[in-house]
Amino acid sequence: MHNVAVNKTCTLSSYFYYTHKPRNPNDNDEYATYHENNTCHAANNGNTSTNYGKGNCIFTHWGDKNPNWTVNLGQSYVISKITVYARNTTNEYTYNSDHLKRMRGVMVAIDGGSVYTFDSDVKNIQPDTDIFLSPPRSGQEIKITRQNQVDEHYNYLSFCEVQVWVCDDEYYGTNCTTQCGNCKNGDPCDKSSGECPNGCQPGWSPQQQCDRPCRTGYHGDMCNDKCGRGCATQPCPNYVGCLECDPITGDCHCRDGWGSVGKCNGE
Ligand SMILES: [Ca+2]
Repeated sequence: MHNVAVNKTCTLSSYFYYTHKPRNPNDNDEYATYHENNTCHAANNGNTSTNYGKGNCIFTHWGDKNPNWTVNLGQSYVISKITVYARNTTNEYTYNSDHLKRMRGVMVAIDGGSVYTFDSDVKNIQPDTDIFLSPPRSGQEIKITRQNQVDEHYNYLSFCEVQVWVCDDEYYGTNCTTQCGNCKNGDPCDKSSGECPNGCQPGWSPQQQCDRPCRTGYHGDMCNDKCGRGCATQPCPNYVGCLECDPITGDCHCRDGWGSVGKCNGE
């Protein structure tokens, strides 16, 4: 599977900033650097470090009562999994040192449809969270919000990376581990259902996901062709599953009087 979110168009509802007089007039304003580094792309720059670092994580402003981050994938994809990397570090400025708390109640949606809400108990939140979509779901925009005021003093949205996983061609399903069947013209199958868009290669049953050869006695496109009348039913060691004829070519071993090999249909 591959991540289709990196560097795609994103938005962030607000940017953290903090203004104060430096204790020492010669000091740089440490907090101001947060603002400079804090673009929406921090959460899809491909860096999955959970350390805030320079421009690596998003951070909304405390006055933002409806904090949200979005990424537009540029086209609709069949999404198998979304991975969210939280902030998981402490630093000298944060007296509430547990950054994972900022994931409490965070909601993840695809094209407006909610697919996951982080638990309200931080003990149930991991630094990286895999959101498996079963079945995989089509969508173009991922939106992450935090609206339920789990902690009114820390209603920031602050996380470090969002990955949106799509199966490679030839695979489908929630984990992208199931291989496509034998689709016509080598087409990739539907990444959610596994169905072939234009049917199966000749010799493969249009039932299921083109992963089964024609039933006994049939061959060819859509398995519509009957094996020759002269085909021997046994033995057929060269043919898959000991079918009466080759599901693709229709060739078979002939019974006595029907030639040797070929279609064995008297031609
Ligand atoms: Ca990042």
